[in-house]
Amino acid sequence: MARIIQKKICMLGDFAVGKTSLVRRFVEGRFDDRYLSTIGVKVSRRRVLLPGGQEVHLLIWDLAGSEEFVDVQQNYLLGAAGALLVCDLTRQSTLESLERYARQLDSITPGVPLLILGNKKDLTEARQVSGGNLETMAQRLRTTWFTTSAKTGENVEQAFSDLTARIFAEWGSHHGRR
Ligand code: G3D
Ligand code: MG
Repeated sequence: MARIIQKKICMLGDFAVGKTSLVRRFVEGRFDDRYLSTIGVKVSRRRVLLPGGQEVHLLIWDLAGSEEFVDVQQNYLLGAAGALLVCDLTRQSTLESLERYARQLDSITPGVPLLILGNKKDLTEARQVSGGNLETMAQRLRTTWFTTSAKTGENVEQAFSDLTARIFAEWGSHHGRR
């Protein structure tokens, strides 16, 4: 029987950008969530199949509540295979914050694949962050971006699947995010 591979993915981003909603949407309640109360982290699990048919379990780490990120930085980021850096398209400051999360991630797990998600794309009237803004940040962090909506589900599956592909594309190859 083939061994099941597990990969840890971290959700990063400012308060209320939609991290928990995105995880909930992606996991769709098909698996039990586990709450690590001691470090204020919730781990959700979803099974995915790679193109070759290999089964992979994604363990998605999400900060519960409004804990100060600095307090959990080490435990939270240790062993991450990838990360989703989430901003709220209706709040410009949440995009600027992503550089700091990327730096913290890089200090613990250098070169780990990451993606930028501009969430709440359904709130078109209130939108402040343009595609150009996202592209600028993506180039700075040497990655790419998606706009998502945890509310409608738009692009949520695609974002997680793109990150998974990046995690496995790098397997056995040189470090670097693409
Ligand atoms: P966080 O985990 O990053 O802190 P949450 O963020 O997932 O708790 O979401 C914060 C608020 O934003 C929630 O509203 C949630 O419903 C809303 N939200 C998350 N994603 C989207 C989205 O894509 N579109 C819209 N319109 N709202 C979204 P409440 O009111 O429950 O605080
Ligand atoms: Mg949350």
